[in-house]
Amino acid sequence: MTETVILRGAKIATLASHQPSYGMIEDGALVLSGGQIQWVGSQKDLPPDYCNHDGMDLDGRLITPGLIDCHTHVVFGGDRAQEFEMRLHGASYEEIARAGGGINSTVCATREADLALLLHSALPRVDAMISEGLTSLEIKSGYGLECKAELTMLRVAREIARCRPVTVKTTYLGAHATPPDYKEREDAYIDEVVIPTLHAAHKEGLVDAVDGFCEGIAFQPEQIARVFDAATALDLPVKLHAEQLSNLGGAKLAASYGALSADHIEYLDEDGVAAMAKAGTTGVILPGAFYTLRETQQPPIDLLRSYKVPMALASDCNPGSSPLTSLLLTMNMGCTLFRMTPQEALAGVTRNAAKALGLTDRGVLAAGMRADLAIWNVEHPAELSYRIGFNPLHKRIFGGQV
Ligand code: DI6
Ligand code: FE
Repeated sequence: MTETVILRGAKIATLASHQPSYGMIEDGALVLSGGQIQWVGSQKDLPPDYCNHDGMDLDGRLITPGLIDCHTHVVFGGDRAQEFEMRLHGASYEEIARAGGGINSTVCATREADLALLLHSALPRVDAMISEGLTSLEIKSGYGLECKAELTMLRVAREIARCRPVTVKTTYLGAHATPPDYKEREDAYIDEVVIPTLHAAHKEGLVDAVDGFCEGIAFQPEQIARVFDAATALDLPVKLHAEQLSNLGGAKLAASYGALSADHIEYLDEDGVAAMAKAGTTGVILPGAFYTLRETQQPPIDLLRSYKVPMALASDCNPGSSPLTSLLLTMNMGCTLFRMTPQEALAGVTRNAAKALGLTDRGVLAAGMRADLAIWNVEHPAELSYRIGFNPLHKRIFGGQV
């Protein structure tokens, strides 16, 4: 027997598709049972069956879908505060990467750590996200760059879902950077490490999707294509770090594989946007990396809008380019840096983030959806994007559990 919980007296931003204004229901009620939303609507329309149930009166608070971070690298060893300092003394992100720092310095620290240590260092970051109403997140590998450490990272990601009330979707990112032992032998790295490790990780049930970094400092489109071919043969969906620092046509390549998402996309052109629209690929906007790297090239928000490419927003939480564990701040940055609207920002961390992860049972508040909710001490959903450094979360409900 699962208990039925009625939430009354709430404003509800359902984010249900094709409804303007957040799909808002003023004076709404929501019925949860069996871990699912049974009913949502205006309080006056609450079916008589539910009227006698005890409920929680929310006193006009706002309910939104639980927040979803669809692009994170929260599992890693060490930190890169020193590189932050170097950048402030004039070195660029690319210079540091080419000099063996950057992603590779995190690779050394990650290889040295064991599962327990990686878990111990990742949990506070995940807890910070949960404290702001997060209920699902994606976690990538990509700091092991050898079979053993990549598998460990993915096992840590699975372990996080056992230690905390949160859904984790794992992404294998073996093609993130070339490790020092394969310097200038990218093709050999792909054939000898990336693809065999994908098979090993898949066999252990550790992979929900496959990602790569398509960039001058990382991998060329034809190398990424080989990884995507291997993923497709295993029936795994793909996504791509594309057009972050330059335009190599990564988003178009990803779209040709029916990718879930193309992420970063500051340098994306109209051709790429059109390909994404056609393939139903979500654009994942990562303002934390743009901000941290002091980028000036803006993602083509207007083009994405006009081609109706769904836009998600994510933290890109990682030790180098986005040491960010706040989706609320991410929303604020999406609005202030890129002129996204507060409604786009909220859809970006709920409905469209779910789409970017291929999750069809969450991200909007409707009957039959998973009961993942965030309840906020705010009057209007725009406040979630508007305030900076303030956490108005009242309660979080994960799979119907408060
Ligand atoms: N793009 C990014 O922003 C992160 N990875 C990637 O492919 C950066 C990762 C890092 O600097 O550690
Ligand atoms: Fe990333």
